[in-house]
Amino acid sequence: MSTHRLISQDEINTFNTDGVVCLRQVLDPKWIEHLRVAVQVALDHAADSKNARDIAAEAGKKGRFHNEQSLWRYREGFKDFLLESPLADIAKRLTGSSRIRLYNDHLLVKEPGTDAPTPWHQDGTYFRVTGEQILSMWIGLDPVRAETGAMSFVRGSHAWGKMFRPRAFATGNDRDSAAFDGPLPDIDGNPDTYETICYEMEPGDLTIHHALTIHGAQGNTSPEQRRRGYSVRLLGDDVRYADRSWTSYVIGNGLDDGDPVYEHPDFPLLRPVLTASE
Ligand SMILES: O=C(O)CCC(=O)C(=O)O
Repeated sequence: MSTHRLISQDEINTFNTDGVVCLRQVLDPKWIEHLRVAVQVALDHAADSKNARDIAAEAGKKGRFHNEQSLWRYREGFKDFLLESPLADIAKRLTGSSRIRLYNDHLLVKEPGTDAPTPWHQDGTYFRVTGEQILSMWIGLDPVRAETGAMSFVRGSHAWGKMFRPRAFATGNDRDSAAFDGPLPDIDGNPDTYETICYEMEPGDLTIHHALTIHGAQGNTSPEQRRRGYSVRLLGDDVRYADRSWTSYVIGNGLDDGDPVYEHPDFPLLRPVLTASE
């Protein structure tokens, strides 16, 4: 059983207002080491997985931007981490949800000298679920700086009530559908209108963002510093299945639009762990 520090009310308020919060030093070094080992195996065996992609190669850019989803299903080490680490407990405290389920996990590694950015996007537009209690937790396994690909978030964008067209990471092209509120606004071209927050991080820190918070990242221009990121998507009590044909990530087979996701094996319940205060 693992413990972690208590998440403060200030941190919860920041998440609710900004749509993102950086929790400093909530993950024990043993978990960082555990993930580094699991991640290296995934990187070394990328050729074995149909889920693994190199976005830099696909985009014709320099470097390597390894992208792989659903590792918990088939790669050693990830499921243990999701079940035993404090992530579900932290998500409960942030959302007030009584139970937390997994949507998926996602490895995003930008090796030194990778010029592929992560385009601005909202995670929720790629998901086959809807609800207020959908979170992404991003764990850096290296010191992360703006120039190595630290994520930036548009402050408060989760509360706009908008779902903009999702963008393909490799091509930067939008997927169109009448379901969306048009294209994403021009964030970079309007710095006075859109306030962005970029968290530089140390191993042990994690950022948590709401599924509708707009975010993105630069490439990794460092000649030697890796940027290994592991992102976990979690669901709370209010989440329902959304039958969205435009999403390429298929999950929840057999569920109908609006169904709760509780009983479906694609959305496993994450065990609770103890907080330092309990
Ligand atoms: O790691 C990145 O560059 C992007 C990650 C991301 O968009 C996410 O975790 O939601």
